[in-house]
Amino acid sequence: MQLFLCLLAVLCLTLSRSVSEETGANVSTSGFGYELTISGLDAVNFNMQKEHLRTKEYFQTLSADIDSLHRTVRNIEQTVFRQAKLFSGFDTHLKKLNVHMEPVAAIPSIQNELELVSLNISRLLSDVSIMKRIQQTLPTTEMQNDFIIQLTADRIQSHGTGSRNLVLEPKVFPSTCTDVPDRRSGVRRIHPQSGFSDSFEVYCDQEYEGGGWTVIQNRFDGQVNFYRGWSQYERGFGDLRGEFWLGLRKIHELTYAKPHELHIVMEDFEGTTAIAKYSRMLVGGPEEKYALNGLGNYSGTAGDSLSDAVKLKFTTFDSDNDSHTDNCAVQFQGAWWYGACHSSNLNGLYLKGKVEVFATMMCWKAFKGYHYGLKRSRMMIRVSS
Ligand SMILES: [Ca+2]
Repeated sequence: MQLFLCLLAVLCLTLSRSVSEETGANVSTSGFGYELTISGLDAVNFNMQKEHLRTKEYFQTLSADIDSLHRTVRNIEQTVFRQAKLFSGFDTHLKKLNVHMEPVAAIPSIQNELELVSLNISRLLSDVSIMKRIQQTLPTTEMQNDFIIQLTADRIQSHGTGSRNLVLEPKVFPSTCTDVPDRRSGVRRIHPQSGFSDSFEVYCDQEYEGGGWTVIQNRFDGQVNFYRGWSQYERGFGDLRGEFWLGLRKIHELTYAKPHELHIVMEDFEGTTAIAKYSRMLVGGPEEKYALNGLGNYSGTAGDSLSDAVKLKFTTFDSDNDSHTDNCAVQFQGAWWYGACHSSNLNGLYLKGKVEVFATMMCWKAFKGYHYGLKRSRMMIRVSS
């Protein structure tokens, strides 16, 4: 602004002189041009003085701020010094305290005992949790009792070792009956997919054809009712030491964890035994309604009455997944991989031998036809090489 006014004044003065020279007139110190120039210079002078005062005021304020900042830094410096002295004293006290605490630390019992109590509580909670889960999954009271007895035996053994650490290491179960170290037939706990699902009990047959078989269905006297709904077939039912159905979920887990072959051993009431062998059984999961996704190749003496069920879903009286207009499970009093409807019905009614009724009983068409109730049926799977 000042520059502009200054330039304006100089311009006016120059113009005034130029006009005077061109007209040849004498230079005069009076008149309109001269007064305008003087007025401009006064304005410039006034503004410059105003700016000078402002700048002076600004520098005074800045100086006061710097003084204040300086005082603050000094204060911080003094505070840090005092804190350092305080910490130095605290450190000395701490060292003295440690000297007094050393004999106390030499007494291990209190802390160790507390840790032991804590670990035992944790173990008890774990046991309760396992028992609750087992109670939901094991179909019979006898099996539940067996499991609790086994768990208790493990605990007693743990005490017997004299170890103070009472927490059991997670038990590693074999993944199939083939891996069970004890080669006697019986109920064993296996874990087909470690890390993914829970372990469960199965009946291992270690005598038939070299052993290593997991029995998935067993019937021989009709004591157990096999006309049951979806949840029962999914979970399994019966007595693993007697007649039972292992459960579709477990069969699915086993057959998907490792390739399994299937053998079905059947017997009629005249003492004739027949076997149907399939090289690769594959049962789908719940989203596929446990479809029989594969069986591999058939061989044996019974004749093939199951290959036509490949790709068929499982059907129960309360879950119709077959291709028939009616429910095959209802019509044929069983639960199976029905199409429209079947050439085998091993979960059908337990009727003894020759009967009038058509195909509602435990039958295998290629072995004894549709009017004969079999005496025995035993379905077994084993890891195939
Ligand atoms: Ca149907």
